[in-house]
Amino acid sequence: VDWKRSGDYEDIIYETAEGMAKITINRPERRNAFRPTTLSELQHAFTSARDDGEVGVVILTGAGTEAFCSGGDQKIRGDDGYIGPDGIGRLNVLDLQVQIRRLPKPVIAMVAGYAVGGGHVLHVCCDLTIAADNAMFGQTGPKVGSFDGGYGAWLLAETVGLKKAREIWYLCRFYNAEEALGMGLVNKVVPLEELEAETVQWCREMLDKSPLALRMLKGAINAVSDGAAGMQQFAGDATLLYYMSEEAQEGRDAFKEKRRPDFSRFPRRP
Ligand code: 2NE
Repeated sequence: VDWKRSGDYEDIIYETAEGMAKITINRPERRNAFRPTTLSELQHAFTSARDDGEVGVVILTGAGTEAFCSGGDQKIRGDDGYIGPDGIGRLNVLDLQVQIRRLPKPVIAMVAGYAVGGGHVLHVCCDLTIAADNAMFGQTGPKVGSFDGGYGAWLLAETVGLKKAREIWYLCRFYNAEEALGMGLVNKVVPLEELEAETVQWCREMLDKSPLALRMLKGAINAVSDGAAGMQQFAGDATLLYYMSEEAQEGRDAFKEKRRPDFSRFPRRP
């Protein structure tokens, strides 16, 4: 794939090619741990991918082969969150999680090495996960004085079942790629050297499909677990589809032309 790099980022890399966007957390010296700057850059990149009409699917990954992401950078963790250049403590990974869920295009986690702590939660929030055979998964919060009781807890439970989710959080063990596959935590395991080719193949298969159908399916699947916020997103998709109809356009046109709308030609469907 001939990836084209764009954006001026410090902690991440943003690339696009052939309908795909690839977002790489680029702090390999800290096992791709995130700090506030990483997260605001990730949010910017995900917005770019969302707004780009050429992009149909997004890959989230980590630089190198040692880690996808090791969660919050513990070395810059203050007493009330992770401290960025403004000196304020933040937990802005939660905003990124919501953004991945709301993004109306499939997001696929491409995992080599460790996906642990808040990095594990990020792959859980992605629609699909392709793992290299060296991947390791787990939560560490209760060891390092942290926890994620949001998507990190109940979306994980929805993915692997309640008992397994409790085990993952209460014991803080790590699980290899085959174990992760066995518990439905990842979609496929491949040799490390085939990781990107396999992920790209999955992207290409999705890019062959109807973008609106994938958008509605993502919204529908998430609506069940996202409650009112999920329904709000799904309702927005319904409005989008309605706006694209002649029936809705008649209402708009009538207003602009200062006449009564004529909806008589539109059927009252059963
Ligand atoms: C990831 C893991 C298992 C890798 O182990 P290993 O043996 O392959 O590497 P090593 O030597 O531990 O790490 C390499 C370098 O990366 C740094 C290390 O400190 C080390 O650098 P030096 O100290 O030698 O200079 N590094 C790795 N992970 C880091 C991190 N998260 N923050 C800062 N530096 C990190 C092993 O490194 C590990 O267990 N890492 C910690 C995983 C962890 O506990 N993450 C935080 C969980 S809490 C969280 O993410 C969170 C949340 O729960 C709720 C909201 C938001 C965030």
